Amino acid sequence: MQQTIEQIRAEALQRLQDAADREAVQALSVHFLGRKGVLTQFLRQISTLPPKDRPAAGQAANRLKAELEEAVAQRLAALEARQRADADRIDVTLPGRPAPVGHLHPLTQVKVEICEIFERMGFDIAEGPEVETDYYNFEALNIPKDHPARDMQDTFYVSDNIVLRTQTSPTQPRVMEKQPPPVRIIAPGKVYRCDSDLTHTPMFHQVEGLLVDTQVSFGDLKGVLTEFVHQIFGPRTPLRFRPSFFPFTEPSAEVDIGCTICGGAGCRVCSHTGWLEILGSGMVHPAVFEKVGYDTDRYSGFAFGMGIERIAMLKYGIDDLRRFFENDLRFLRQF
Ligand code: 2NL
Repeated sequence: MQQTIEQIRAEALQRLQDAADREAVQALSVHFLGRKGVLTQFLRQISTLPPKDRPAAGQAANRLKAELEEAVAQRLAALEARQRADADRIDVTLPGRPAPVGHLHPLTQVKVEICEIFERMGFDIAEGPEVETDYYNFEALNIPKDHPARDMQDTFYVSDNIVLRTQTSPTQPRVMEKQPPPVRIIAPGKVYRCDSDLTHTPMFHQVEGLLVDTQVSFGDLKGVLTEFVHQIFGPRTPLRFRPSFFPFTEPSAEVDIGCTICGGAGCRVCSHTGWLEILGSGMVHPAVFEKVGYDTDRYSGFAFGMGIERIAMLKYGIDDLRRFFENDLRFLRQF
């Protein structure tokens, strides 16, 4: 008798322990404790025992019943706890949420692209101060005292002889004063002019270039700038050199490219000329070399300057300068 109880107990506890889910535990509960279960049948057999053995057998059976009920409850609780833990477990195989990353501003991208084209041709990057002396911004570049660019209307004056630079050119005499030729530099940066309307912002960006050596000719200027235009606007872009004037170059030329909008047929953007002006250039004026102490009999050079905003607008077909400065992400994300 005692042995049968023990067998039921061992078997029931083992199978409960092995039960993998709620349904299996409930099935075992019915099997051992149900109305037609193993334990019920055992209790029924007690009446067939000799009367002296019946109380002990009954007590043992009832203790086992209570023990198994407790074991069923515990197993159910354990399974439920494991299920909760499974649900909370972190799935390390899920792809992560990507961190939002930005990118360079389109003007910076164009600046970098321009600089890289010239760096591949052997130019070094040179940078100078944005708050500049009157001397480097005007005097050293052969811009005379009565030149309209010096007007209070056009230039931000910090004090009598300190200005916000109106072009990146002043970087170049600063470099030339410090080093003898050969010089091959590109000067990118912010410049400031007292101007604000549809097509002008008080701060904008320029890239300037300067090359000085023995025997530098206008042919070198044409070769370098033609290569530049073909790299930035595409190898089949038509271009022309048109006579112009700057106080710091002689002769001077502006470079036009075939209109990127109409392909040369004439449209509003190119004022029906078929051409778009993209940069100014020329052979460095001897007066500029004299100011930095370069021997004008031995050295010659060419220089050029361009507005980054203008290049970016033509490259990407942007018709409003102000887009670059509004910080509208819907615009900026397109680049
Ligand atoms: C333009 C035209 C130009 C230069 C910049 C330069 C610098 C030195 C000597 C001579 Cl140190 N020239 N720079 C020359 C020609 C044109 O800029 O349209 N810029 C936006």
